[in-house]
Amino acid sequence: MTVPTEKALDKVYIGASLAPATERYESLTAAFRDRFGVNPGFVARSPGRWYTIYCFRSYAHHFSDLSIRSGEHIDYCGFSVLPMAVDRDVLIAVTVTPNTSAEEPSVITLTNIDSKYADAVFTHSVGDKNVIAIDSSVHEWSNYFKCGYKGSKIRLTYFLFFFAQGVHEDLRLQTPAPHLNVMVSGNVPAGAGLSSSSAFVCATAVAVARSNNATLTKQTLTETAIRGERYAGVQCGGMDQSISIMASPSSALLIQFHPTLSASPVLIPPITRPYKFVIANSLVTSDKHVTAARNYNLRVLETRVAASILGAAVLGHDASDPVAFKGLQTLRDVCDVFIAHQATLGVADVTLVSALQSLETLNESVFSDGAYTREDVVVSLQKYFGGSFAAWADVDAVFSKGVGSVYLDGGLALKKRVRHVLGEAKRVLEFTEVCALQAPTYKGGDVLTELGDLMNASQASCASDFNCSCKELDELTALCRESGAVGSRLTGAGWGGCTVSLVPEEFVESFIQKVIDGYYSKRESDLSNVKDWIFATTPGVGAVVFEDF
Ligand code: NG1
Ligand code: MG
Repeated sequence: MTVPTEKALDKVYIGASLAPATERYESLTAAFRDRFGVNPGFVARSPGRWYTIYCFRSYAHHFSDLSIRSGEHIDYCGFSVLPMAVDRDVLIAVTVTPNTSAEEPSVITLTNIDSKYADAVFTHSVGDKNVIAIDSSVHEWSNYFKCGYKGSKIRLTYFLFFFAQGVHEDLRLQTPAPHLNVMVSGNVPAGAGLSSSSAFVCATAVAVARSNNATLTKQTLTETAIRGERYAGVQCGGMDQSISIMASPSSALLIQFHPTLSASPVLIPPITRPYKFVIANSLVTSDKHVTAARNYNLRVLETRVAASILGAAVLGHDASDPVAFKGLQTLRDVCDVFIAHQATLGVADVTLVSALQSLETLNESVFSDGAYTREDVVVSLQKYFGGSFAAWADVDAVFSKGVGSVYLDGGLALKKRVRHVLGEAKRVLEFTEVCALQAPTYKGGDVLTELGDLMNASQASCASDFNCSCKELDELTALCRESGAVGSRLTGAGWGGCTVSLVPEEFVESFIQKVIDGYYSKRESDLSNVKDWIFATTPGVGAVVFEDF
């Protein structure tokens, strides 16, 4: 796909003649015509994401441009990540009919090219922001469209408020919004850690903005999609939506969430050994939207509660100052508090890396090893707050606000979670150093091996401290290493889904065969879909709108 390079935070590309003449686009337009009697007015596309600790993009036989690596489960803790987009995506074909009556609701008809997804229709009326009900306890494909739509629509409400100040005018929906006929086609494997849900929500945000003739600014679309996906019941960070919208074919993006969303391309110097990234699906389906209360949202809660206690420990008796304490949401905030606190003690210029190291030490002494009950959390906080944290209700109000439902029966494993997050955030910084061939992280050896080691360290930490791996992912990553990968790890939230492995190019073919023999053929008798389970991939382009069919 040839799409002109756009600046990371600029506008989404709208192309009149760029729709690739592939079978997939052709079958989508044909199915759309069959169903609605006309060609789609446009097709919005947004890709899935995979993120490895580190990867490059190759041109011909030398390596010159990209580095991508990221931290797992640290985006919602406020730390930077560096993901890349897969070349699999969600396409949304749309026709737009103006709604000429302000009294009539706008009708959105959703269809899917895959008949296993039943049609769905929803409506919304001017000024009624709650009319799009999303029941996050019901797992329904159309929810993700509603999420993307509702994310945009809420903007409308804000827009009315901000209009006087001239902010956010670009995401205004028309009043009334147009009727839409929609057909979706996706080829990102669902529940596999490749962010099929985010690709869908992002493509929707783009489609809805385009249908309403809004300006397609990447940053506002990304924020819309992040907010929108949370309506599905997962307190996600923003990595998936950021990369899905903003990925550029000519550079990788370092995405920062702190203090505000920003993205910058990261280049790496030439290295000597060709390689490929190979995605391998464990075939264990892990859908965060179904299991959030026991895994993803629980991790968000654990890291936030831990941030409060660790932050209180850094602040010492200043913690009882509600202003100092209130700003503490994430472990990244704790780093800031630590750096500021050191400055008051006369220690200037504390770097993020050294703050992370100091907090790693503090973590080991502040928390005990076992699981924390609500009462244990209260007791820990009371040390810093005296009597003012007498009830779990206070803890709830301050720390779990917005996390959604979680099961607390197993307690909160605070020390291990913090250990993972701080270590993973540090690895992200170390990867940057390896990219820049910079000491002390880069030891001057084989870059691929150093990167592979970082991927393996990430997998180990996910498995032992964050407990987001599973026995199949452990087995598969070990097999991948035995089969020629220099590094292998889970990708995505975990608990199932895909792995990503860094494989020297000369081994790619034998690598794939060994993994098929050692994993897939032992589990499945029918291997006809094996190419969808294990494949080499290259970084793809982000959100685009194709027009003129
Ligand atoms: P996946 O599993 O790809 O949906 C999720 C979150 C990310 C991030 C990772 C863990 C969503 C939409 N995305 O990714 O924000 O926290 O887990 O690193 O929930
Ligand atoms: Mg997802």
